[in-house]
Amino acid sequence: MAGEAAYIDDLPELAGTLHCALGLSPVAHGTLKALALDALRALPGVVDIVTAADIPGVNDWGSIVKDDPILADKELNYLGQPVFAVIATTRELARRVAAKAKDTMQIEPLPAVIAHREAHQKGQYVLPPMHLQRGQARAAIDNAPHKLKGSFDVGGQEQFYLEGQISYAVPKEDGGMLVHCSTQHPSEMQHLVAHALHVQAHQVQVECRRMGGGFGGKESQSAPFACIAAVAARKLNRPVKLRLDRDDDFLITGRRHCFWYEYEVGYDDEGRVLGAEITMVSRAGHSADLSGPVMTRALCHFDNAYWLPDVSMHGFCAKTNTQSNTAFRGFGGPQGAIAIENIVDSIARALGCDPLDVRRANFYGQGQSTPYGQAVDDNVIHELVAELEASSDYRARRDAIAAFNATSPVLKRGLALTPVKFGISFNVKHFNQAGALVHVYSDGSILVNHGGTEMGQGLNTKVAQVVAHELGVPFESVRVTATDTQKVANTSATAASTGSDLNGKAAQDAARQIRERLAACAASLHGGEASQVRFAAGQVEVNGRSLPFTELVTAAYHERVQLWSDGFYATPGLSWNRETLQGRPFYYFAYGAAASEVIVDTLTGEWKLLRADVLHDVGRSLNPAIDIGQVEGAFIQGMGWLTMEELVWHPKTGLLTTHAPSTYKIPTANDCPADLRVRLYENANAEDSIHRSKAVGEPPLLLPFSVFFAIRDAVSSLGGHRVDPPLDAPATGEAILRAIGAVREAA
Ligand code: MTE
Ligand code: LUZ
Ligand code: MOS
Repeated sequence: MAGEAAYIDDLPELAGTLHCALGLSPVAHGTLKALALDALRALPGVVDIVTAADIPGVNDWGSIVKDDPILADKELNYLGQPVFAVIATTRELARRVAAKAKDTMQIEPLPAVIAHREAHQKGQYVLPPMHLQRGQARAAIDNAPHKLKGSFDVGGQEQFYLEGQISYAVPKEDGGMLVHCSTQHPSEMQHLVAHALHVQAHQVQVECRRMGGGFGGKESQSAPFACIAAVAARKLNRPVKLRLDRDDDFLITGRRHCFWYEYEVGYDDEGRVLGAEITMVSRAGHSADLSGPVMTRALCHFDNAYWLPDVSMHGFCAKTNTQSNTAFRGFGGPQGAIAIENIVDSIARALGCDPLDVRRANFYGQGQSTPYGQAVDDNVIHELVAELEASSDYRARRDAIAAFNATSPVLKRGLALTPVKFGISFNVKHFNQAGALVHVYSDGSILVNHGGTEMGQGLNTKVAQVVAHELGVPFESVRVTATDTQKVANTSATAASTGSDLNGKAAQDAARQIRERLAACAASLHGGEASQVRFAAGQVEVNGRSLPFTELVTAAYHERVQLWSDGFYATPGLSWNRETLQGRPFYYFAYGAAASEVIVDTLTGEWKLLRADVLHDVGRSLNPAIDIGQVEGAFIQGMGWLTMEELVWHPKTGLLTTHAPSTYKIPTANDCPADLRVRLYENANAEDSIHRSKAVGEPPLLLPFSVFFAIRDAVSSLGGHRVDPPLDAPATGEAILRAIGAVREAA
């Protein structure tokens, strides 16, 4: 990191720029009876205060369901909900005034529901329940030789992008508006800002050079800030910047959904699951946001890598008076898959088997399909896990750990190897499209624009590589510019790990068209067949001679050949029925596995990851350095989710008490194991993806399931591996100590 990349807050501010801070609801639920802002308007530095009444168009930023007011009007639905925007000459002054929000509001309190379990008991949801079924689960469970019934809880997770939410709105001529927005979804921001301003989409330009991380948190939830900044900029006809400080970011925006599960399964003597019933209840928060697609992905990942012949799943998105939960790396996939992993882990303990053997007994075989009806025909989990089992020395270490635990009274070791299968594509079919624009300038340099956004995942590097490869020029000849709704229209969010799959293909399409025109021009100038012209290493081979790419480009310009092109891509073969939850929602699956070894201090509940071995399938890697970085980052981020990041809302007031780094603990460099061995699995995508690569952004977030189950394994050693440790996620020190107590008592 050279520190050279500029983010939105680094842009030179235009003269007259004003700053915005938000006044937030102090209650989780209530009716706003009166709002008295005159005293605040009179404070030094205050230029204006913007409320819902100032929005010229629609007061809503909901991405699917229209239930997300930009500024609350009458109903206050969570503690932290934006009610008004203070516009002041400096950010500091704006913040100081906004902090007085509580004194301005006359509120009639209403009963608040904070916990998803309570909302479920009351039948309170943001969306209708979803059901995904195959076969006769009830009968299969009843007829099975063994049964297991239980419940499980998994916590949410804050995205903790290093660059917080920010938008900088600049009024333009003829009622136009430019918004610099830190967002994964510029096109959606464009449309929502246009609706809020009551103008057409062509009046609004949204630009995003890069984000300092998004992790799903800027897929939909960058919207209220883009809309508020734009509404204020329009009202005052001045540039307005809205940059949240970290506490407000925590209090206003949503995060990964916490899930609560109740399940019952039937299984045979080998631990094969014969029938499974599961109810998943997510904490959606006060509005729908992306909770529907997140629950869909959770239901479509309950199988993980396992064949579940008869299964019945029910998903409920509980409506609570809390922030509206949203996308976060994995998008419900991790929450779906960890439920079956927890079940399989318990089955192994009940049978006295090694959990790896039970996992393997359940792997998908030939010709089998998922509960939602998609054939699993690119399955490599058997070979991949066999390779990792050998390279991680799993069996020998299992024995060594047993020997260690037998003689170590306080410190206990644990080991787990867990598989991943993750579906790639948006589970909303029409999002699986992308566009790109490639310009070849007459000096041979190349400028690329595509619909994806850069958030540190290396997308622009991969797309530039694709274009350089297609035109046979050095990587340095290609430059990728900021994502801009005026360049490529109607783009999808950079999400669902599909950034390089979609935009790489679209850019390849554009570059290929230019290459074909150049080849035709070369053949007409130098003879030979256009189809025989080769582009490589900055040279063009035509009719037995070689000339520099730049020379051909200059000649083609003089011949009046079009040297720029658009490109388009739509993922083939997808189908999805949203009512029955059946079809082929995914183009292909990405696979992986990890083996983790931990040591737990049974007196304090503290633990340490000693070693992790990862083998992950990225198909034919576009860029191994980026891909390994993604795998490592996702591994540590997922480990944080499952072991240390704990969100606590006050059960009565609904205040998120863990709203700053002082109280919310994310992993640091110190939590990275000294021995972390990440390897990419040799495999070409069976589908015709960009250079036969596979998406890498989200799937590896599921690899640290192995850390959670290694902790569970260590705790279970206290009961001779006969007692199932009652351990929910996050497995914090306190949770581990409670599980230790429970195992000791039962043993
Ligand atoms: N990596 C970094 N450094 N920063 C991020 O914000 N987001 C993740 C993943 N990796 C993220 C990241 C998420 S949630 C997704 S969906 C993908 O990147 C999106 O980018 P891609 O589709 O280009 O892989
Ligand atoms: N589906 C999905 C989605 O699988 N991943 C996503 O990120 C997403 N975002 C919006 C709507 N559907
Ligand atoms: Mo990623 S959660 O799909 O932005």
